Amino acid sequence: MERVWWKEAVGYQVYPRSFQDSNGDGIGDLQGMISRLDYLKDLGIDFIWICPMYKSPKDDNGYDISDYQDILEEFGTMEDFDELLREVHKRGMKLIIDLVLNHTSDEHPWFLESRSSIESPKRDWYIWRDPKNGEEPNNWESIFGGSAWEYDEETGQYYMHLFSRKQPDLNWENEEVREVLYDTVNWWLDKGIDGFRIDAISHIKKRSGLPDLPNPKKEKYVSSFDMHMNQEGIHEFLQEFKDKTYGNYDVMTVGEANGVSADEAHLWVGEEGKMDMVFQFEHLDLWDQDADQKLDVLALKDALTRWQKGLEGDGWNALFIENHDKARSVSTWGNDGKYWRESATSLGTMYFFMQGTPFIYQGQEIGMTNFKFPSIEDFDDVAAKNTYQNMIEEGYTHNEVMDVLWSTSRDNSRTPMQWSQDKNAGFTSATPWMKVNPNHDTINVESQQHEQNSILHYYKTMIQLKKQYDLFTYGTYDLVNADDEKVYAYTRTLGRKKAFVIANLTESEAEFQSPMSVSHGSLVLSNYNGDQDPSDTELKLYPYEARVYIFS
Ligand code: TEU
Ligand code: CA
Repeated sequence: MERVWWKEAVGYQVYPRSFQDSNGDGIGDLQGMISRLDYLKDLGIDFIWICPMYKSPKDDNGYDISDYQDILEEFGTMEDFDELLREVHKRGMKLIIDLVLNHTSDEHPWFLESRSSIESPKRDWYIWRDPKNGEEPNNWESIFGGSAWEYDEETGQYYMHLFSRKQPDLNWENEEVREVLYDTVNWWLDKGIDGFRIDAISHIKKRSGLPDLPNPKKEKYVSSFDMHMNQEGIHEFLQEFKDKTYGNYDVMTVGEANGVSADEAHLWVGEEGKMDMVFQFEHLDLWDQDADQKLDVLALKDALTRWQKGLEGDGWNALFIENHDKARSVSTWGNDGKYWRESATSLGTMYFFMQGTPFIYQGQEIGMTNFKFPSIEDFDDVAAKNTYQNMIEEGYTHNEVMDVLWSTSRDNSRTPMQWSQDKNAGFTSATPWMKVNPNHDTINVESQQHEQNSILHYYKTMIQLKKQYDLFTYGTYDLVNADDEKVYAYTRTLGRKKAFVIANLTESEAEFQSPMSVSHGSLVLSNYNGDQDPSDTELKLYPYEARVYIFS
């Protein structure tokens, strides 16, 4: 067993705009983050992934970068960043930054130059095409809705944007583009950062010829993932990228690899892989399908087990149930009312002890919930605004669209961090840039620090257990009772030691036939006080009950 630091580590994702404001302008910033590092250290965090903090017009909250080597003014300066890095290191933690290389902002000097004329030497740095019959070059839909093309009056051509129209896609086919990106990446590596979360990296290669999609339903634009996600030829780009940048440094990398399946994961991670781990999307996609649909436990087990077994012995999973692109897990998959504490801890238990590196998204550790923003004006996300506009145009009513946004919008997870029950949850002394969830009077860090039974303490214990037992890092994963529709249970085995993880993911009681006598193990974690098992193999689980046993 070769020990690797990032396999043993627990990561924490910070969305800087909503984490902590330090100077009373209502916007989270780097100094604010520094002031909360002790909290993260105390929680047991080993590395922090900070979402984009670069200079940006903020059309997509920083994922539209206008200068890769500068810091967004509202967040602070490069000195603040250097201080953050030092302070993180001083506490024995590490810092990874978000690399957004699929696109830039339309205000990036490269794009301004590219846009200036068809003859510009940087024209080919982005993806420009002539109109087709006076319209868009093809029928691809943008990931954020509408066409994936924007017309430029001045030069009479369209440019491609898979995300917002203010996020033109870079042309990775152009060698100059790749080289300048590598230089930028190396510049950050030389600064001493500890790695990258690599944004939207499965989208850098587009289907050659940019063909129209079949359009049987006669839609205006057609969902185009098949044309720009994980396309043939992408691995040449990824290999070169690695060889010319982080491959030469001792850092960790996690790629956002939407569309990559478990059978081909070995091309991304592991021996022949290009990254240490990937965020896969199969389990998250389950909750996009229908907002009101209950969690399909069997489908969840199927997806996650495929990844656990697929990477076994070669490769590594990034484990997560939340990020800044999804609604809150306790509201989506759990029950944020009656079983708020139980479902938050049960969901936590379910993913945290699998093989891989667990990531915690800010606020997840205190069970932050979705928020019903009173008005459409309260939404900030460009994707939410586009959805609103497009659905209204398609004939949905205002209330229907609000329902969709309340349950699925990315803004649900972007409300300010709830530190205390004070005004604005202790996030800022000013008016916050985005509404604070009013439930901060009950859901907040401070009160959970004082309460032994809290979600926060539960997360702390999970982190301690992960560190105390190598089993949770290096042990083999095996699903138990695959056909159980309520309970997600699995074992982790390392030598003669075994862990048994059980999570009822429903709001009803569950009878569970255990293949092992639980009385032979020791219960190291549970979210209920007593138990009501008829015998030590016939378990009776409370709603959302979770338990972890160790057998040695
Ligand atoms: O997300 C990438 C992204 O949106 C797709 O990979 C994915 O297909 C989509 O989420 C489907 O649900 C990243 C960032 O995480 C996100 O915040 C940015 O908006 C986006 O890239 C553009 O940079
Ligand atoms: Ca601020």
